[in-house]
Amino acid sequence: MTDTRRRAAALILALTLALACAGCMSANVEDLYSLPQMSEEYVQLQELVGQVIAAGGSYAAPTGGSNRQTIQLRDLDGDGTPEALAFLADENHTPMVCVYRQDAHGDYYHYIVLPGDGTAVAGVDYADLNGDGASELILVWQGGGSLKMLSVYSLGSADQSEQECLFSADCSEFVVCDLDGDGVEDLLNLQMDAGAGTLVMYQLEGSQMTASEAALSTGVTAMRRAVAGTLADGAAALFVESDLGGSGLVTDVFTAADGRVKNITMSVLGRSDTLRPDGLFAADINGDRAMEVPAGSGDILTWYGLSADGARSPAAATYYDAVGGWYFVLPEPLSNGVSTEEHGAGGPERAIVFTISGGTTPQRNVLVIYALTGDNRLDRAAVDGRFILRQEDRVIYAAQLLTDELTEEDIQDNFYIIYDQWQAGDL
Ligand SMILES: [Ca+2]
Ligand SMILES: [Ca+2]
Ligand SMILES: [Ca+2]
Repeated sequence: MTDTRRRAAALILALTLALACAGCMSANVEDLYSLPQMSEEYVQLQELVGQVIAAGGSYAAPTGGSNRQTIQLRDLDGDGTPEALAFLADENHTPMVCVYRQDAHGDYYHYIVLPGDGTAVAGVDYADLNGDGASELILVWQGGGSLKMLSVYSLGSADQSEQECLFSADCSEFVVCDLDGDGVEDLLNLQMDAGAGTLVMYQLEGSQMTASEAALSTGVTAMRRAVAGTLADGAAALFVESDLGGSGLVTDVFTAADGRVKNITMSVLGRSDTLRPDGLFAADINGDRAMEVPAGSGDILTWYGLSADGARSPAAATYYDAVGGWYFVLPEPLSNGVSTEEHGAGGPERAIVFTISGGTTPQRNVLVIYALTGDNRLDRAAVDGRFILRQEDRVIYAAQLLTDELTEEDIQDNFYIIYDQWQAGDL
């Protein structure tokens, strides 16, 4: 480790310990000064921030996103030494970000203030949007009500003493990912306004920002999730999932090429043809590393793989049991013409019977999946013909085959509990 890096690491550690909460510094200054191995830089940075506080300022940590520390250390000019960003508010409670740089001796000095707008910093992120090796600073200022403003700053080289705000735009949520696959991060700004949603992609070349936009489905009322993923043909995509009025969820899938962003799920009707009941989000349902999007009504949904030209093909079908908290990827014999019936709802032995109809063969029951609860559930899971799929704290999931069209392995391999990570990308 170089000396600079070692000092930076020590400083980051000290700050992490000391600044876990916004009010720590003002409330417990003496405690802080008694921390072991307090680095010189930290004390000196603390003094600089203290001057702002003494002049009527206050600490104002970001209120959203994943970077919420009051003081954050990031290398914003690509020279290997982190700058320090202090999230503060002035005497009128207007948020501001004070940036401190280190000189050749490792001493911090006040560099610039990014004057804020609104009531708080709602989110902060760092990404190299032009591929020059230095991170740009992405700030979301919280305005009145739900109004938010996205601003991007490039702090440039050390001899440049002025802040450079590259642009500002209304924003509901934003995602940073390399959507066009050129190796440089793209900034995706999701705007929701009076029942109309828009995705704006910003790309930065040098300090020149270009924008391209595409609409979300007509009629979306609230965005629920936005995650980057891969399409069936390997292209990068952004999956934006929204409420469509009260009628369910839809997914808008966006790709980019040649500086243009495109909604590949937009139909001639002006919306994505992926409507399904609430609770189900795009996922890699079949384990091929590409994302699939569910669509359909009722319990049995089809999951479609997509390619960048918008073509979609069914990749899997699932029975989704929202009440029981599990889903079952239907193996081949069940993937067409299957229906289900629930028995014993609310009781200790809830059963879902899978029936195949259609074709030349008569309708027949092929499979039962049980959720066994209450006393002696283990005994009931061991009843002749049943086998255990999963044991949870208070429930045992078991199954029974009624014909020889499926194997026990078919059922074991395709049964899943719905865990919380389904919601991981929630907005
Ligand atoms: Ca950059
Ligand atoms: Ca890119
Ligand atoms: Ca997949």
